[in-house]
Amino acid sequence: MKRLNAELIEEHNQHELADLERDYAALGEKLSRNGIAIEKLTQAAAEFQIAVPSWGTGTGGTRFARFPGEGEPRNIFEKIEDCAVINELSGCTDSISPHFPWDWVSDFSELKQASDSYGLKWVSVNSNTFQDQPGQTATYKYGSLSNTQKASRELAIQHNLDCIEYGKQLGAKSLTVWVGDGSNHPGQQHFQRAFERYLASAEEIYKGLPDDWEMHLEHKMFEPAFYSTVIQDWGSNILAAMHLGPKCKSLVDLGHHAPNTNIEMIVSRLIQFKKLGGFHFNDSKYGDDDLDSGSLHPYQQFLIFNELVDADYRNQPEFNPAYMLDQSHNVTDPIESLVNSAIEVQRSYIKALIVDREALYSHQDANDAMMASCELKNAFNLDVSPILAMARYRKGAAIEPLISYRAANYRKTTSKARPRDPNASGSGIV
Ligand code: AFD
Ligand code: MN
Ligand code: MN
Repeated sequence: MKRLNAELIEEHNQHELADLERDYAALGEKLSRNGIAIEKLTQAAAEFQIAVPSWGTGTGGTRFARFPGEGEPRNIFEKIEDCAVINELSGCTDSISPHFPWDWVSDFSELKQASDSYGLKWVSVNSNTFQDQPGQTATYKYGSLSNTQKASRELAIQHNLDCIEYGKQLGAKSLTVWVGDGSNHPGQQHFQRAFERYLASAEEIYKGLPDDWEMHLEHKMFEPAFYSTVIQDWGSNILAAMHLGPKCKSLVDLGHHAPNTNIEMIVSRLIQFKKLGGFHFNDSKYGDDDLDSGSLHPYQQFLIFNELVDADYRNQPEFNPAYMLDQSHNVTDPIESLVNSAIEVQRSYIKALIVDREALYSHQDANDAMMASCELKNAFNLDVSPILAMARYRKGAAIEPLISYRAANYRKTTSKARPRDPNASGSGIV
């Protein structure tokens, strides 16, 4: 089943096709001069998939305000509909990452049916112990898995175990845990004791993982706790992952580092020690600002993919990271941002594939800094748009996603079926 009018996309594609074919042929010729077959890259682009976070489909906001968009989804079923649109346009987002309890439903088979009808899969399940739910018996005000109070810790453990159960019903294979635990005042929290409590709680969750599941830990240096967080960086993250066992890995959210951190190097270290679980892609200027992927630091995103493609090239063991977006769209239509962002991540991947690895290694071994950096820059500077567009065209997605989307008038049409609901779940917090 399709959400957008497939004929409309096809009509637009036919209009764009002749230009695309010319651009594609020209790029193919250029690449072949360097011994690269364009079809291989197009194949790789067609296979590339990145998950959409269910919560990213709602208009985001800040702690100051949220300005709701027209026709935004009010529940998980409508979020699935928007995820279908994103995939129909981009051709590279065939899965959804859910967030509980925001996306909780009493009948998971109904949810599964809805996603199946659009050909969408469910991937990593996100737990939420950073806010209290109505009627909750113990509070997360002072943390969840690391709370000094046993009742709060137990609640948080149980919630994560419940999330695994929900995920099993949806066919997911991993649990992503990010906690807001930390402190706002020096002295408020004993660093070591808090980490010990966190680990003891996480052990209980780990025990509940099915054999074929992974647990992914997400670090973040600040917010909602502003002085310290329990899993503040990749150091604490990998320590926890190593402590818990082989099924526990680290998840890198690009926005969760101090400005100027060398994230690609963190990625390399995690790969080396078989601890790279996955990514939350977004871009960041100051902190966890959840800007659109590649909108500000496309070279950094490319350098991250340079590490990922390198790991693949060198057949690194246990290397199978999960790709997800995690963004907040405060001033754009979330569908447009998510389509664009997915394609920007795919773009970084394809560019990284163009790097001549053997040439790079020999420049590195010869300590030729200039040629090594040119090897990367040359790949980055190449415009691979025709490859991405051709991959989309061949699977019936849109050559020009934003033009087709706007022509479809989706928000206007949808807003009639989705009158604003003040009790709508889970939009705005990321
Ligand atoms: C918050 C956190 C983190 C997490 C997301 C969903 O900063 O990025 O992945 O919420 O739980 O944004
Ligand atoms: Mn995240
Ligand atoms: Mn975040």
